[in-house]
Amino acid sequence: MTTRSETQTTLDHLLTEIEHRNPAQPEFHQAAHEVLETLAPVVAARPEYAEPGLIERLVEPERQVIFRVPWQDDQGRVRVNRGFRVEFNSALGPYKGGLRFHPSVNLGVIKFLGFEQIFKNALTGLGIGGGKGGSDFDPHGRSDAEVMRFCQSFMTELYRHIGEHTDVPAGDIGVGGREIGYLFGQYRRITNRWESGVLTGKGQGWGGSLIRPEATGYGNVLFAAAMLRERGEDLEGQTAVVSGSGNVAIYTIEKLTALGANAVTCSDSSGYVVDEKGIDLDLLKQIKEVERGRVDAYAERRGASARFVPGGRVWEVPADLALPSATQNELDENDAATLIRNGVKAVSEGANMPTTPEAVHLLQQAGVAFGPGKAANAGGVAVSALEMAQNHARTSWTAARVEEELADIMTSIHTTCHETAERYDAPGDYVTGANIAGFERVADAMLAQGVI
Ligand code: NDP
Ligand code: 2IT
Repeated sequence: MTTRSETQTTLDHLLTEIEHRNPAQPEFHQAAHEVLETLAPVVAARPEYAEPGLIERLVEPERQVIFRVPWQDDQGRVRVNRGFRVEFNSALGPYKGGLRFHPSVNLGVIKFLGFEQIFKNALTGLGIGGGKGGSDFDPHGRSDAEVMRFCQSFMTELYRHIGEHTDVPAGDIGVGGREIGYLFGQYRRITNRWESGVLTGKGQGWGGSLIRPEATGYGNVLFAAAMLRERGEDLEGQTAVVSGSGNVAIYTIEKLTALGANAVTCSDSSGYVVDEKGIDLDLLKQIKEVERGRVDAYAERRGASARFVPGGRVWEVPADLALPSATQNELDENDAATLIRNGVKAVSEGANMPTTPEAVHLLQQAGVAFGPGKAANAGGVAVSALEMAQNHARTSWTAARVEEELADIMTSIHTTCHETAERYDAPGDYVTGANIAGFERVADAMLAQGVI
């Protein structure tokens, strides 16, 4: 029988190899470390997982597509962006994961997101594989017509790689209902097929699911509530800091407020807003969803209770709960130390990998409940899978039904992570619980399906 430390040595060698084989992809290295550093207990306990090549296959995407996306701006000038789709693992179902449009997108970023997505999707239990895509296109300041031309050009290549049984993209940073609409329109035009299940996050009335826009934020709040319940507490009366002001942040704030917590911050890349009376969601939605403006406009229009802090980070505002909902590595060691000093009880990741490894370590050492993104933010992709189910059955469910299913799925993910952590001698460690539980499901399917 191999010991845990021998197994960890093997995994460490593999991590070194991953760094050599994938140079200049720091986010992918970080995501691979974060998972492989927690797998030794399960690989040591179950010899079939030590089978040569299993984990090597898991860290190598099944397919990676990189393509040119030429488009014309409103002045008629030709612009060229780069498009990506990384089809990481389809052992459990069609590749599933969002598209990110942001200038920071590169292959390493998409691979980190696709790798995380494999385990997240496995945790939902809904039969979806892992993938991710996007472009270094920056939608900020672009007209609707420019965004439409970009999306049409992007889909003119992407369409040949996707399909309801093959690969099903959705939104992520910079891709919301507007972009999914343009992408779906172009797919339908090129293929001459009404294939609703090829994309999720569609609009109401043409195949979208109720509660999909809300699902990631709502799900994260339900996950945070489940972690608090384990400690004999609930959300009522807790103060929460939330970063970001996009899809995930907005519906995180909405659910926190509905469950009696006071969400006092939001942010974007220009800085943050703190509002001691609690964020006024109607105003925030008007500025962000309708006007596509910046958060300083919120402070200007809200009055005395709110102020805008240019360039600052929300983590300096004292709170019981922190829900990072913007982007990767937005909460570092110093931020974690500040949160701990201010008495934070739980940190739950709405964004993907927002907390640096050093910060995660500090929070866990301090006894803070920590919900990793692949568990805590899985509600979004889970409702995407429910959207696919509705599309397949040519039906649509009520909001109440979708919300009930979302709540059951989040409870089940929390229980799975909690119990798996206990089973592998890491009680209360949701990072270990999520990684091992997700890994077991994918690894079992990969072993059953042979060396492919
Ligand atoms: P949106 O584009 O709707 O919002 C993103 C928000 O984060 C904006 O406020 C944006 O500010 C801010 N932001 C993005 N990049 C940066 C950056 N580099 N520095 C500072 N602020 C930044 O995206 P979503 O809300 O959909 O996604 C947020 C996070 O949640 C991402 O990590 C995403 O991967 C994750 N996620 C999303 C899911 C979904 O269903 N949408 C599901 C699960 C996870 P600005 O406008 O100034 O750039
Ligand atoms: O990170 C994520 O889980 C998402 N952006 C949602 C993916 C999806 O397919 O709904």
